[in-house]
Amino acid sequence: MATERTFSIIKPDATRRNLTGKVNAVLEGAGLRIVAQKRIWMTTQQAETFYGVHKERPFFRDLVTFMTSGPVVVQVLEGDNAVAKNREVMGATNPANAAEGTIRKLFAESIEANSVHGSDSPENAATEIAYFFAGTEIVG
Ligand code: IDP
Ligand code: MG
Repeated sequence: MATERTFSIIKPDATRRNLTGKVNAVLEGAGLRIVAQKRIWMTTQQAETFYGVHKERPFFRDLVTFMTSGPVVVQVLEGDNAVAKNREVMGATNPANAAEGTIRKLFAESIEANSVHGSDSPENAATEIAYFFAGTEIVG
């Protein structure tokens, strides 16, 4: 299996409830290594650009407001099939549909405040990692 990197965000609902360590424990328990991590407060422009693919969706404005409502932890995760593995351990977008043991089942508050982001393809992972991290900040 190929070692891969993916991009992850611990969202404001989770940092507000002091769940960074608990989320990281689930990620690490799934075999993902946190090879870069920093706590930031996203600007509106950063959130709009990051979620630009959703700009025509009805929830876009609320999503940008939510993602800029408090600090987030941006991360690079590394492991075998890291993109798919992280999507699996995150659980479904809507926590009501998330499988037992997943981060969203364990911690999410709502379909919007769902505790984590994870890249949905290796191509998007590379773009998202480069948006938030310099190569020198990632130590595998
Ligand atoms: P994902 O995070 O599981 O990949 P996306 O469809 O890419 O889900 O949506 C991005 C984010 O937008 C979600 O994680 C969630 O925070 C928010 N979102 C998605 N669908 C809805 C919705 O129907 N209402 C409110 N917020 C939503
Ligand atoms: Mg998505």
